Order: sequence, then C-alpha cells, then structure tokens
Amino acid sequence: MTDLAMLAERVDSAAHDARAIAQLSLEHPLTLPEAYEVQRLSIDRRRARGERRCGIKMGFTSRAKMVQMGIADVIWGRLTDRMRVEEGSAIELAAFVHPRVEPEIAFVLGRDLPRVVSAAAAIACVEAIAPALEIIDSRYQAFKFSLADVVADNASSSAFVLGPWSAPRTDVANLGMIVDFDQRPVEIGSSAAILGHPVRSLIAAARLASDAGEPLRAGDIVMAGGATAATTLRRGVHVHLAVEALGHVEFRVKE
Ligand code: OOG
Ligand code: MG
Repeated sequence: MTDLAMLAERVDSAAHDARAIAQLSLEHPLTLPEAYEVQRLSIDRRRARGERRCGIKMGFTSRAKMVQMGIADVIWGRLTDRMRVEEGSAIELAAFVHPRVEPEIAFVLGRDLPRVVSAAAAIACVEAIAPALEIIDSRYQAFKFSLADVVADNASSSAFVLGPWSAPRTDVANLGMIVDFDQRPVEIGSSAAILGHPVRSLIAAARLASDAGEPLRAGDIVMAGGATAATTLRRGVHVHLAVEALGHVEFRVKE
C-alpha cells in the first residue's frame, strides 16, 4: 500500500466504524492535491463495497461555515447512494462519531454540466432543486481539522436528506431558511449566504469535479453547502428545515 492508500484506509475505516481518529496531518503533512487523492482512494474503497457515486457536495461556501470551522477555502467531497437518508426517516446516532446538521440547497442535473458554464447555462442543465439537510461528521477527534485533513476525510460527508423537488426556474437567490430542533428554531439564514447565490456553488462544482477528471453528469446531485453554521445532533431530536418557496425536509434521530 502506498502512504496515501494507507491514509485512505484510515479515514474510510473511521467512517465505517464511526470511530474518531487523530488528524492525519499531525503525522503526515499532506499537500492539497495529496489530500484529494486520499479522498478519491477512500471513495474507491466504498465503491469496492458496492456504493455508487451519486454526486458531489460543496463545503465552506458560506461565511457562517468558514467562521465556525476556521477554514476559508471552498472544498468539495463525493456523495454515494449509501449516504442518502430517506426524507422523514430516523437515523441512529451510533452510526456516526459526532454528527452535526446544516441547511442546504440541492440540485439534480438533467444534463451533463460543462467545466466552464454561465449561471444561465448552469440552470439550463438543472432538472430540479430541493431543500436539503446535510449531516456532516468529521472523523477527527473533537471535530477539529486542517484544510488538508478535512479534504482527505471527504469534506466530512456523512449523510444527506432531500426534500421535494421544484422546477429549476424557481429563483433561489435569496430564500429564507429555518432549521428547527423539536419545533424550536436553532439556525435561521438565507440561501444568499451560499456564495451570494447557490448557483455560484454549482458553477464552482462543475469546474472542480471536471478538474478532478469526474465531470458532473445528468442525474448527479450537487449539495451547494451549508447556509448557516452546523448544529450538533442529539438523541431523539426531530430536525426540520423550511426553505421559502421550496418547502420542507425533515428527519429524526432515534432515542
Ligand atoms: C466540513 C464540511 C463543510 C459545508 O456545507 O460547508 C460543509 C465541515 O464543516 O466539517 O459541508
Ligand atoms: Mg455541508
């Protein structure tokens, strides 16, 4: 095994077993391209277990997220079908290390997305838009990491829940977003927090995925990134997101 494959094995096993590990960078300084290679190799391991890549997620596309985690670079990670949680269902806390949830906007593509694309052309490739909740779960102790660490750990990807699909002509520039825990608001924000407009995140996703040799294709899901800081999940909580014009999405954590 190469060093990078060994590190991929480490983050993948930590995710699989829901076990916290030390930050990779403490022992193995990683460049950003090496960190993305670790991520890619970790996804290869998931694929070997039968998971299928179904899109990508963007990270640190809002100031709230950058401030919360102390990282100011946009990153991306891969999504697999196994990460999808059915809307309205219940998750098991034990399947995660220390999960948090954040409000997002998701796109599903109706057509392949070119590497360089204008906002209008990007929207023309979108089949539908949905309110979404991302469950992030860093595999690192205390949810602390460097830029290279979080990239190697697949941008803390863990699970995602998609609400109802709306037509791509829905204007998502500035939609109010409210996250409730047990019917009480814990985060309030706007889709405008996502790079000023969530479509900018989609445009960035097209370029980053293409540059990695995995261009975005029809059917792929793109999660645009958290519009607010993430909130720690707890046993038994009911999580609900309302997005103006797009509707609701919810799930529960089992007791
Ligand atoms: C990294 C993932 C960031 C987002 O939406 O900004 C992210 C993390 O915060 O652990 O998913
Ligand atoms: Mg996110």
